Amino acid sequence: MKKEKRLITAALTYVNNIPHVGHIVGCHLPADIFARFCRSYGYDTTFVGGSDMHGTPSLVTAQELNIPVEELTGKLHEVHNQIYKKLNISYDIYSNTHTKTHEKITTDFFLELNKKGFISEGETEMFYCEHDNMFLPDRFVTGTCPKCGYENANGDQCEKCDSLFSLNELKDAKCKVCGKPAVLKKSKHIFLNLSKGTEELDKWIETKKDIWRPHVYAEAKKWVNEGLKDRCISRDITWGFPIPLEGYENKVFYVWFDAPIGYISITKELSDEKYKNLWQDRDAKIYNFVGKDNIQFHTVFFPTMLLENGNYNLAHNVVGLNFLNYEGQKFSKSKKIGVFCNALIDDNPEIDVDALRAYLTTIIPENRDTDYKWEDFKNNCNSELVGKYGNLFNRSLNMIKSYFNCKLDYTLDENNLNEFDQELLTAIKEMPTKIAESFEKAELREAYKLIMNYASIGNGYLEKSAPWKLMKEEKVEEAKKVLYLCLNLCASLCIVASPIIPTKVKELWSNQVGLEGDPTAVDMWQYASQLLIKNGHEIKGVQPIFERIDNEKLEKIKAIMSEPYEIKEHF
Ligand code: B3M
Ligand code: ZN
Repeated sequence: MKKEKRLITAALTYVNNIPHVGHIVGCHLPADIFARFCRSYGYDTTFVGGSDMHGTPSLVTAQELNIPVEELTGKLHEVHNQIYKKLNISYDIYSNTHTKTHEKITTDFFLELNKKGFISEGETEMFYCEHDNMFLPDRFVTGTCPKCGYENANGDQCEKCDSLFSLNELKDAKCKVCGKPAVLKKSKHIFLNLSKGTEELDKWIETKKDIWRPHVYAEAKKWVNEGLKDRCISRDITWGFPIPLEGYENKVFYVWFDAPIGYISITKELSDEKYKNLWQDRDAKIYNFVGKDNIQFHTVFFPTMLLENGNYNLAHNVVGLNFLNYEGQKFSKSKKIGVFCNALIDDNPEIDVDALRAYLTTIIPENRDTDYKWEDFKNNCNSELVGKYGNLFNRSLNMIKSYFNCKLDYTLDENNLNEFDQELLTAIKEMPTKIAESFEKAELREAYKLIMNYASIGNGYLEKSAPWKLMKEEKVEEAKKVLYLCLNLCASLCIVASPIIPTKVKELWSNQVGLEGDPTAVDMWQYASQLLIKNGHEIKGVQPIFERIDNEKLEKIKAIMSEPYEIKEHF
């Protein structure tokens, strides 16, 4: 067991909606694959996630549905939790940010910042709607972006040019609830002094130059170079944690202040020991997997909070993902454009979760935006999962069954190896290491490709060695050798593919190849380059592990997964 402690986090999802596959490939799945790899490789791994309960989007949705926001977020949190379970996202804990533990840690975190002089008070002009008689949170205000002129900018950010600005920079502000002009009105607020931490932050970012992906590093640098402005961290709304200062009775913390602290409190919910080991022992490594629009918060805003607070570890790597499109278009729930995850809740037999995970792995937007295409989903299943991976198991196991009645009485004779056998043995020795290197860099698409190549090496070996010919020529020992080596490769393939298709590899390992134990267990990776099959090994069975997808089946799956979740219908 390698002792390195690793904490893997996936961005905490807002619960004003149900995820589509864009959310899955944009953080939950890559984080899960990485966490599964880390466990398999023997790191002392903890994987946390949860729902981001606060913030205006949930409040807006609750108001629209006319239900308490606690009810909305509580129920949607459960639905999210269920969906990630169905997708086999192996969270050690999936909690949320509306817990007592989180409130306490957030409050203490803030008080520490205040004590250390990183909080200041000020009066800001906030948008106020005279008609609705309320201060308007960012998302309740729409107007023209001061940077690019986009007319539907929200409060303090523009989704078109990705810039953040102060509320008073927004032009032509209107109240989103009633459409009337919003006016600026004075309100007392607290600010986090980001500017005071800039130098230290920049030093930290520099240490990440070779660790973070170039686009993540570039984005962090861009923010620092533009100069960090102090940021208002209070809001005039009723949903969120109260601010522990006099005179702030009707205000709560800004959602992006408490949300990232959620990683800390969710770890603490798991155990005090993990909290201490992962957030306070300096040798723990933290990996944040986050979507494109969350990168700045994880490379600038939250790290500055942590540096100024001083009591917690900062991330080792921020794995920033990009966006997923759908058949060349943007996902849109209202236009029913996309692939929606609510279909998974009902355990629909048409949907093979591992086949879905495998395809999604091929389109993880690691370095650029990617595109979900149903045709590619089908092709990945048929030519990779069935044609390469499954085929190797199926052919090897079938021959062992029919030629040797499921039992291989064979011991490898190192002196009796031809060039092809040598090649295969070398592959078993070397490929798992190569694959591990890609997983280690969170280059998951590359890892998947290498796994499929690894299976292809096996298929090529079978072709070249042709055990069916050897049997005809009565070279029985030769045929056994070939199948023995192939079966070892199958065992190895179970372990190396376990981060991506965990259910299938368990099935293959136990019920087909016939090995003891669990290929997805902690510290299994070391066995991937060993010959695990013993003399006298008996296989358990043979069954196609992935099912081909024809057009009819594809249409069925597509129909099931194209229906978005209508929140209205569930409240
Ligand atoms: N809830 C944004 C999102 O769901 C935000 C992430 C918080 S991570 C601490 O995309
Ligand atoms: Zn209004």
